[in-house]
Amino acid sequence: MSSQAVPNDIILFHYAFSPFAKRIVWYLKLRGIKYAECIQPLTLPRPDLNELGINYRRIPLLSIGRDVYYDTRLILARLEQSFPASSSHPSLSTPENKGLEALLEKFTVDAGIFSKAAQSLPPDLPTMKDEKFVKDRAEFTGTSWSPEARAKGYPEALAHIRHAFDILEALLADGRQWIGGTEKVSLADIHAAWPFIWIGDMLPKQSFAKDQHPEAWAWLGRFKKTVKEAEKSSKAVSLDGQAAMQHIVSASYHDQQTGVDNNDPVKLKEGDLVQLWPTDSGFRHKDQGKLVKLNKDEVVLAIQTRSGSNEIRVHAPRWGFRVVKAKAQL
Ligand SMILES: N[C@@H](CCC(=O)N[C@@H](CS)C(=O)NCC(=O)O)C(=O)O
Repeated sequence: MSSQAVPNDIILFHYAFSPFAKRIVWYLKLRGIKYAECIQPLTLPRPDLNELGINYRRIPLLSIGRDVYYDTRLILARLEQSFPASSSHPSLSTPENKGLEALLEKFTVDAGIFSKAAQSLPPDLPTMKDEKFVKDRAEFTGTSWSPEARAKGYPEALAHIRHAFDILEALLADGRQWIGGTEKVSLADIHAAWPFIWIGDMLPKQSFAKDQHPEAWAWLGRFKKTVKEAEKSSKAVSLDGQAAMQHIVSASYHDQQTGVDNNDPVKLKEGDLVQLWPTDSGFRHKDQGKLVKLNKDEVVLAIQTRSGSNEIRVHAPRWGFRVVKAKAQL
């Protein structure tokens, strides 16, 4: 079911300051895929998600119909699959750049760039003095966000990010405009740029002189201008939590495929009651439900909404998530 109120049956749950959510916002806008959004608070609790029966705490999440996708890596993969290139939704990806895209995504999401970027936020940033925020994020990462701990990790984080700038500079050294050597901005640029766009203006000027990484800064400037333009192009339909919930529970499943790969090393069976959670951050928030699909790319659970009157499906990637047989019924 798709309606005027929910274009393409898509609802993005996010908040404006989430650099991960920007990956999805830019992707949707650059490809001209219209969507609705349900804005979430910066810290827990998130009652809209609780009502849906979702314990996963990370932002963003994206629903398509009655299916809710966790994690930007899976969200982008699903959107790539559901919206093949067309004149209304031109592709952002080229077959010859798939490998580079995957490596750049690993580089920024999995290989420490995001966490070091978070640690390189200025320790005196007003948000870092907000007790509620600091406590919330300590629970999220399982590490201390005290001013002392942040000050201690700051120089190391800056050294890490400076090295990442060296890598970007090397990738752009031949004068290419976009990181994959494409004529226009591509998915490879989204994968490479988002953490640097997030922290770029907050990095200390003395350690990040523009003339030390001229190509990298020029590329970031081009990227920022391009996505700012795209962001202006169309406004997402805004939904409150109730409207989002109503839409999801009355929609059909977007993904009709079910089935568990019996050769998968986790040795689970379709219909098993399982628990699912991310292993790198937000790991204290586990979902429980019936396993409906498991393959090398994703794991899908049928879960009950909080009132118990509806079932929805949640999808997570296979990497950075753990799925195990649940010990007991909820
Ligand atoms: N690997 C996840 C990471 C998402 C993530 O860490 N998001 C941050 C916001 S940018 C978050 O959830 N922070 C804690 C929170 O908002 O509860 C993804 O790709 O979606």
